[in-house]
Amino acid sequence: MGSRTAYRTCPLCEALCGLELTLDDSGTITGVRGDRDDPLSRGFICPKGATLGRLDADPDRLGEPLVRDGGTHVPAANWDDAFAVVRERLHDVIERHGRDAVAVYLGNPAAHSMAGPLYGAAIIKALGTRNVYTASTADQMPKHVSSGYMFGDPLAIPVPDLDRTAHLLMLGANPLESNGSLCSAPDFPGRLKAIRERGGKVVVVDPRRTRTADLADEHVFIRPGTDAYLLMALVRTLFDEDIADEPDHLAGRVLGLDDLRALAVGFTPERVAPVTGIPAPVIRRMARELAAAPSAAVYGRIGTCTQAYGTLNSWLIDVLNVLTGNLDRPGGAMFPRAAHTATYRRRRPFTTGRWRSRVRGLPEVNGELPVATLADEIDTPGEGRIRALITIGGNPVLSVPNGTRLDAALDGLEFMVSVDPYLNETTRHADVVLPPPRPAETPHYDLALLPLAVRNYVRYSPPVVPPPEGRPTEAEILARLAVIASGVDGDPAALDEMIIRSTLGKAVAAPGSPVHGREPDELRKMLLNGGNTSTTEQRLDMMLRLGPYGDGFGADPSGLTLARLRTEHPHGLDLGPLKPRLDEVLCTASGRIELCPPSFAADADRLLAALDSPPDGPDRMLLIGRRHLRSNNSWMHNVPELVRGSNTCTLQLNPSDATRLGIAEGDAVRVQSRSGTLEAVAEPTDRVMPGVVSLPHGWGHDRPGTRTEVANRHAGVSANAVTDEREIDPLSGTAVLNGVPVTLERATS
Ligand SMILES: Nc1nc2c(c(=O)[nH]1)N[C@H]1C(S)=C(S)[C@@H](COP(=O)(O)OP(=O)(O)OC[C@H]3O[C@@H](n4cnc5c(=O)[nH]c(N)nc54)[C@H](O)[C@@H]3O)O[C@H]1N2
Ligand SMILES: Nc1nc2c(c(=O)[nH]1)N[C@H]1C(S)=C(S)[C@@H](COP(=O)(O)OP(=O)(O)OC[C@H]3O[C@@H](n4cnc5c(=O)[nH]c(N)nc54)[C@H](O)[C@@H]3O)O[C@H]1N2
Ligand code: SF4
Ligand SMILES: [Mo]
Repeated sequence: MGSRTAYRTCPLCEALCGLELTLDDSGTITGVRGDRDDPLSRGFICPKGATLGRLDADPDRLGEPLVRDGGTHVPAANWDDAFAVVRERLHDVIERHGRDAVAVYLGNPAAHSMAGPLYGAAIIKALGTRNVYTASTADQMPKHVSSGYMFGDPLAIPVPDLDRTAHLLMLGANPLESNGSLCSAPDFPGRLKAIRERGGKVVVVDPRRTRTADLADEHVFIRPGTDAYLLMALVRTLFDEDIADEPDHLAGRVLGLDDLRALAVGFTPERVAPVTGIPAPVIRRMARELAAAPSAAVYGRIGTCTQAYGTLNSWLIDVLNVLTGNLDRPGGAMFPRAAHTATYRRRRPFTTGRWRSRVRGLPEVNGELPVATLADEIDTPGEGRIRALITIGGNPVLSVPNGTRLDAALDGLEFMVSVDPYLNETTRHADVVLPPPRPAETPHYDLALLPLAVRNYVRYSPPVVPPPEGRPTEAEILARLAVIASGVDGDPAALDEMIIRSTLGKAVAAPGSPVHGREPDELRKMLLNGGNTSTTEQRLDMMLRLGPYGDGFGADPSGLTLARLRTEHPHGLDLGPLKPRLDEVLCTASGRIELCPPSFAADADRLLAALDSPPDGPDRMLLIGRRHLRSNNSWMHNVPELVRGSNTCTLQLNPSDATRLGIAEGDAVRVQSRSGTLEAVAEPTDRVMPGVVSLPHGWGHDRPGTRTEVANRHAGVSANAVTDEREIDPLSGTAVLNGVPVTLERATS
């Protein structure tokens, strides 16, 4: 049998690794290796990428749309029939209850796919609903709010310049397992080692001694949920010792320095030491080393975002980058320049709270409401209640706080449709499941992640195998949902046409755009050339050509087009190291970096007040999460190779706590919180600090009505049975998933 080789980007995590696939005549992936010719990943691959073939060929992956028939799901007669059911039921709900009665939930893979970013917004717009939820409020929303208020643009997220920095201070991130997040860097471990090899220093702040901490020069244990105190004390030390000042390259571009100085006064290292568990001299030394390093970057991730002060943490991290002179300079924290993001567009300054959630009155952030209140909005009776739900690439039953409540709430919906390849804990509630084709049959371009890469870089991966005849691509599924949601029956391709026309219309009118003053019709025709096979590809071509490296529709004949990327750079194109570009990025109303936004300052008062209120009870332990290299949130536990060995759902606790509570290795332990209970198997280890327990999320695959055979056999328990939907970071609406108060006892069997 013959075989062939094909190249593509791995779609599974944020690391953007290039893959070399071997396929047999039938289009089955028979081998996966790292693509050594990819200029960014240079052959790096992790165990998940290496098993992409197994995921691609998973027998449980749905091959056809399903509709619910009583208690079970059966194949729809065909795709048209499945869409007809969606149209009828969705319109029925909208007619009887209005547009806000339909909610949308976009999960993590919806940000990794090409289809999600290109069509998700169209679905939301067509529905005209305010009930928009995404995994962002269980993840990085604090960083968007921080960047929104500091720089004016919630998408302007500075990333650590890993390959040039001399000092990396990392809080609440474990890239040796996660491969990095809000910082796309294939071979993150190698890049960290290189910092040390060139004489730099890596410091990790984490309540758990992770594999990343093992690799660092220094690991500092911190009590969960207290990073904001540490960060404030670092800020205060910089001011006290006069080692912070407005750096030269930011002279005249920073507002709020005095307000910030005043705010930090209350947070001395001595005062925060007992709360954080970090001795004052260590905090002072950390500040001095940060300030003295020739270049430094402070970087925080999940552990700093999904906690009660998520936005303050995200903000203070960039405050430290500014105060030490490291924002927007090589070796510091820099803004990548993505190939598809036009730089001439005028953006309106960021704001939050343009509307509020019905039940809890929580403010809108970035056009969304917090996932922590999704169940409230479904199960609380009254005008404006959610009656229908569209989920796209998400498994909120396992991923949102108090998933148990959401699981029950979904039963009360009048209609639910899910775009998802699996029948899992969430989609089992759906009336219609619309599965996208296999990864090998799906094109890939990282719209959401390329703007976060540690080098400017771009790569497009066309499908390696065409989808079966008659099977819609994910882009077509989503475009069709958008058309249905709009209420007019039309051709899904007309949606792309409308978006292309509107974008070109704005581009020709915008001074500073490469096509200013030109004829939209002429530009439209150019998108038909170059071998673009779909209107989706035409949209990407348009974005690249209008982007900062683009050909400007012929204005710069050597510039980028999709055709050029596809044919001349099948392994991706390196666009060079990150360059200072604050001017392009800043769009606050003041035109400066807002170092001390008023709403953040107000929340710092909450932080200060909590310093004096002691935590409740001696039995209280704090639960944190954990990621494993061979896992990915809730949905890769169906690949046999990935659920073997150490990738297990155990409850880690410090041996001193285990002894105190009479818990031995392998014991079943009952974990109780304000919102729920679970039982997990104990794994005493001194890797977690005393008073802390750690359980990974995304498990709990033992519910009826799912079709994931391997995962069912390795069920585990859902950590989100005990996380509390009432606890959020008020500025971003982000769920508190780390530092959850729990009590433990050995379960008597
Ligand atoms: N293998 C694998 N890779 C993944 C994923 C996966 O599930 N598995 N998920 C992907 C996704 S969606 C994301 S968002 C990224 C996340 O990427 P990371 O943020 O790097 O992921 P985690 O491993 O969860 O690291 C969070 C760390 O924060 C620590 N922590 C917990 N509470 C606190 C605290 O209060 N303070 C501090 N300082 N630290 C704390 C935890 O102990 C943990 O080590 O990973 C992505 N990559
Ligand atoms: N306790 C706790 N909870 C957490 C976290 C934590 O650290 N601790 N982490 C949070 C974070 S960072 C995140 S991002 C969320 C993730 O939360 P979600 O996005 O809700 O959950 P995932 O597990 O990523 O679910 C992915 C879903 O997408 C489907 N899918 C896979 N590929 C595709 C595709 O190509 N197209 C479509 N349409 N669907 C696809 C899968 O079958 C699965 O149903 O979880 C959050 N929840
Ligand atoms: S690190 Fe992420 S992108 Fe790279 S191979 Fe693994 S899963 Fe894929
Ligand atoms: Mo995430």
